[in-house]
Amino acid sequence: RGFLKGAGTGLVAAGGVNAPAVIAQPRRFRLNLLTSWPAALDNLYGTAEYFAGRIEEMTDGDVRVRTSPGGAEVGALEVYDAVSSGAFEACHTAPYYFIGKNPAHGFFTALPFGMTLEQQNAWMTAGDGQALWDELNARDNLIAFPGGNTGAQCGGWFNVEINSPEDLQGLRMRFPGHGGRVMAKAGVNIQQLPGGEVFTAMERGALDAAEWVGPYDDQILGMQDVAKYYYLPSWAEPSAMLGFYFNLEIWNTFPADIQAQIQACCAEANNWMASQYLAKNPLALEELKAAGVQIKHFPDSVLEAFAQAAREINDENMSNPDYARIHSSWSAFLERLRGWDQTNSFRYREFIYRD
Ligand code: PYR
Repeated sequence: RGFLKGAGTGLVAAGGVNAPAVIAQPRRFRLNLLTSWPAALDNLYGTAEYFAGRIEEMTDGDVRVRTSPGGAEVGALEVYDAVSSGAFEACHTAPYYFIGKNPAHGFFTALPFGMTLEQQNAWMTAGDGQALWDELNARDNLIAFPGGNTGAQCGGWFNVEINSPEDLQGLRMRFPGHGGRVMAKAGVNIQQLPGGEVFTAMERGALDAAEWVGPYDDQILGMQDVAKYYYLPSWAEPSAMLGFYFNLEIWNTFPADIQAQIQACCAEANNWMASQYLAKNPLALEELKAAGVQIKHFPDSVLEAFAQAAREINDENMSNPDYARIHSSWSAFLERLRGWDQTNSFRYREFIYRD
């Protein structure tokens, strides 16, 4: 495809005897970056564009990235295969869309009742997260880096009230990742749909409920026009990490400085997205309330039912050796961080949020 590596990738001596000179030859790297996002979602798709802008600036145009919305060139949920095969150089997507290939991919977006944004970033950066992800991805000829995080998501949009676990039975709901499998265990009829199809499925009555991200994105999708109740919090995605994936063979042809600059831009984009959501979600939630959306909280009995189903799904996944190996790093790290949070920051939050 359109991936071009400039002929002169090094420094070429081109001087006379007394005045040797080195002339840097232009280097050209062109990346087609598929995404799983509709272009209207300016935090998700916007992160791919942000990355494209930053890497072009940082390399003074040596690296240029062309982004494309989900479905424009490749199905929104098929981007992993398209990059793995080398048909495209890169993609920006949610790793948990690929738990059908291996349940271990779930650790790199979200696990039900799992890590917060801070905890996920810490595991990826200061724990074993990146090394474990590298090992998993390399088998599919891929390498990936954290590429944004939505932070805490919301529980989803419903047209019926959820007062007890019985109210979930038979509901048709869009729900991704291991959270979707938990929902299925709790009696919900799960459908996997990319973001670009969620609104239409609700509008046509093909779904009774849907989970996407949070107030800012959901408002752009128009969920307030097709559902009555907005349930909080998300027990399935206390944060959701996304990834920039690169075809590994192509990645290995990049000089070390280009690889380092791409990684730096991914890290910037990771932070950029999380900050955008944190800043925009509270304002969007106020607007949704003003537009008449009824905000509800899941009752404890329903959260308990999700927690029980999540334990069962986790037990089932443990028969997969990759899942079991990664789980042991992930859970030990999380336990340590939770102990620290509980004895320190949690006390602070408890104090400032007391009635
Ligand atoms: C979702 O697909 O639901 C995300 O949160 C990205």
